[in-house]
Amino acid sequence: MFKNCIVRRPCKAMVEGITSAPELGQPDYELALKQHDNYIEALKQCGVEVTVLEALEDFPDSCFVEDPAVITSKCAIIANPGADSRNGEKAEILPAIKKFFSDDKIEYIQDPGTLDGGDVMMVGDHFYVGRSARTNEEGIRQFIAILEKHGLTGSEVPLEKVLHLKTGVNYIENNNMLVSGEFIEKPEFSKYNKLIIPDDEAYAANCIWMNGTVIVPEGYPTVEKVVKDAGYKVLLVDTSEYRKLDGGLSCLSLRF
Ligand code: CIR
Repeated sequence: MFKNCIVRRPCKAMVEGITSAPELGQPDYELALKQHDNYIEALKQCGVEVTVLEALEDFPDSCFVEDPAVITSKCAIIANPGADSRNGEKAEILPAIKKFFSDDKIEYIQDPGTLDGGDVMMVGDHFYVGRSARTNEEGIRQFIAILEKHGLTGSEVPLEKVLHLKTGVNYIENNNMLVSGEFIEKPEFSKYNKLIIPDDEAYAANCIWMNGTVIVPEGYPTVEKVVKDAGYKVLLVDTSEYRKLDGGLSCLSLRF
């Protein structure tokens, strides 16, 4: 069960955030703020305490707090974000992590290793790590060594198309895994009960399990039905403005 979440308010500069889909247009900042309010409300409804960090105008993508840190049941790992414009976010997230973890429980991914938290998917005590344009071999090596030091395990998943591992695959507990695109046939995930997401709703493979409820992005009826049919209570949150920056529900929080 999760007790805490950390989120960061989007900054006005978010409209200049990194995107692979400029054709979707720039985010509407006011709408993004409203959607962020609703996101926080949905997290609270799932019984967690939400720490809201202030916006950081120097880092357009800083609302995506999942990327500069990974939090496990045993330790917190400060990542080393692979995009230059985002790398400084690791220093900005540290004070928030220190409120919850003592120094001996905080680890660091260091150069030349890079790692974005969006490439890390937790399944119990095991962590799948996507090797992507943001997360390199050395980052994964360091990450797995840290996990093992704390009694956890990890394994690499090569990515072919998507930005981050959790862009296309997300574990929602009870052996259920939402899978889209390149992840549908990956042998690494054959032991799970795969809930297959059609290509036209692939964005919504990025749902989050929150203490028995699954938060699903609004506007993806097939995914909503698949998750409900699997027996979960569903909360819908519109993330249209974050989608314009390749961001989804998981990217917007650290959950622990
Ligand atoms: C980026 O490209 O880094 C941001 N525009 C989106 C980050 C999304 N984060 C995630 O998937 N964990």
